[in-house]
Amino acid sequence: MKTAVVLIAALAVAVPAFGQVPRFRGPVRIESGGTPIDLGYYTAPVMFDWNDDGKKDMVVGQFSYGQIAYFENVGEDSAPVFASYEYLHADSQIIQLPYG
Ligand SMILES: [Ca+2]
Repeated sequence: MKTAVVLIAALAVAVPAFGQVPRFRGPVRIESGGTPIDLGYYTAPVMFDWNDDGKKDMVVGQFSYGQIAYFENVGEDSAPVFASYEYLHADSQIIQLPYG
C-alpha cells in the first residue's frame, strides 16, 4: 500500500519573544489549482521569492524521485495561491538528485 503525504503546514499564530515556546495553529493542506499537493512522502518544502517578483513562492524537494518542484505564488504572501507547478530544469533536463 502506497503511503502518500500531502503537504501540510502549521502556521504560527504569533512570533514568540525570546525564551517563549512558539504556538501553532492546526495543520492545513496546501493546494495547487484547487487540489491538495501530493508529491510523495518525505517532501521538503521551502518558501522564498524564486522569480524575484516580491512574493514568496514554494520549492519542494522530493524524496521519491529526487526532483524539485516549483510552485509560483500567484496570490499574496499573506494568502498564497499556487496555480500549478513545474519541475526545475538545468540544460533542458529535469534536475534529478540522488534519492532513496
Ligand atoms: Ca515570487
